[in-house]
Amino acid sequence: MVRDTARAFSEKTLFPNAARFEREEKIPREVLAELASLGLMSVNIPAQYEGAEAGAVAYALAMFEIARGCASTAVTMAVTNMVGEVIAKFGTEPQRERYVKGLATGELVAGAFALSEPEAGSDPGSMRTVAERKGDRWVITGAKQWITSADFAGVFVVWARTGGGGTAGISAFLVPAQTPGLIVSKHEDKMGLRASSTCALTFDACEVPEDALLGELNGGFKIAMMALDGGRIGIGAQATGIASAALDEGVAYARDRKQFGKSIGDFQAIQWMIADSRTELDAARLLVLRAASLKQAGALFSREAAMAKVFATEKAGIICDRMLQVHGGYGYTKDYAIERHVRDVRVSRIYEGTSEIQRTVIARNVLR
Ligand code: COS
Repeated sequence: MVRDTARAFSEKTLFPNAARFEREEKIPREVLAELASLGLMSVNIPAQYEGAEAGAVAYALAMFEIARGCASTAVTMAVTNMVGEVIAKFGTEPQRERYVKGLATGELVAGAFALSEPEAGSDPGSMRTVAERKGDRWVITGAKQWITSADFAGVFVVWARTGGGGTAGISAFLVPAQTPGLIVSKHEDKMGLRASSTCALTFDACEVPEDALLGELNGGFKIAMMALDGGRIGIGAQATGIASAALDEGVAYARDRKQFGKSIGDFQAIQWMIADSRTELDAARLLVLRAASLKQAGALFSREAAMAKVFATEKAGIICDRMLQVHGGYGYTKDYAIERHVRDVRVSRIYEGTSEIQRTVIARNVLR
């Protein structure tokens, strides 16, 4: 039911408008509001906090459908679900009431996840943003980088150093938008996902109350890692959705386009590209769904999420590239959506942990 809801919304509202959203560099607010009202901003959030409470598998299926229609909308949805889930899991009752409900209902348009810094990307344990105690308040100072939805998010999960060096001295905080000292700075001019906003943040003595702390003091690194494990399922699903749209377009083009007196789909060169793509797409989808079902069952799933993410995103990149090749010169123009898919899918091998970091997670897990 969740998949069908997401598919219907994606086909009606996203697919016909994704090129326009990209040109306007904005996802209309009413689209994000509708996502929330359909339960798609809170797929795996308990009903007690206005969530859809449909589980991690339904989330992956929904993400797959939304990404088929518009990859930028999908990443906005992915980060908002991840932020809602991390607050639902680690937050206090008042934090859940305010933020988890706010994100689920759409009262807060989106959530933002502020972990990376200009000089701490793959190695968040080296972050320099600090939170210092001042009476009963925390004062956050530093900079964050690559923050999805930062210019309209209602709440930010912000990681900052509260103890010594390394991963053991980091805490997470919930910072509402408009908090003085939280400054949204550079808006990135990206290669793809151009309807999704990505900004840098500056924290200039940004003060939050004591109860802004999320989870245990100095326990923030593990919270980030656990959130990213789930986030990687979302990005694996997103990449699979983009590749699925690309494959549909490649197949349609191969049927229509005639050369040497027949459809190019009648040539084995094109057939093999389609056959390999269809096979890899299914394998990617199954890896993503397996990781999601382990998560849903409450089992360990870090390794499976990393395997799903690296496989799905790398194969999705290859599938999109092959389908552009099927389109020939037309695929290199904006007259066909395939060129957007090639640009949109590229970052999936980078964000929420690069392919190289996924391999690190998998290898450490296997060797342990
Ligand atoms: N779940 C729970 N705890 C985890 C965990 C996970 N998935 N991964 C690590 N931890 C814990 C470890 O168990 C360890 O705890 P102890 O100190 O109690 O033993 C602690 O966190 C530190 O772990 P580790 O020593 O493995 O940290 P590293 O600095 O070596 O980093 C990687 C590990 C590389 C996996 C991590 O830094 C990472 O994921 N980097 C990529 C970050 C990323 O995805 N950025 C994208 C941001 S969103 S766009």
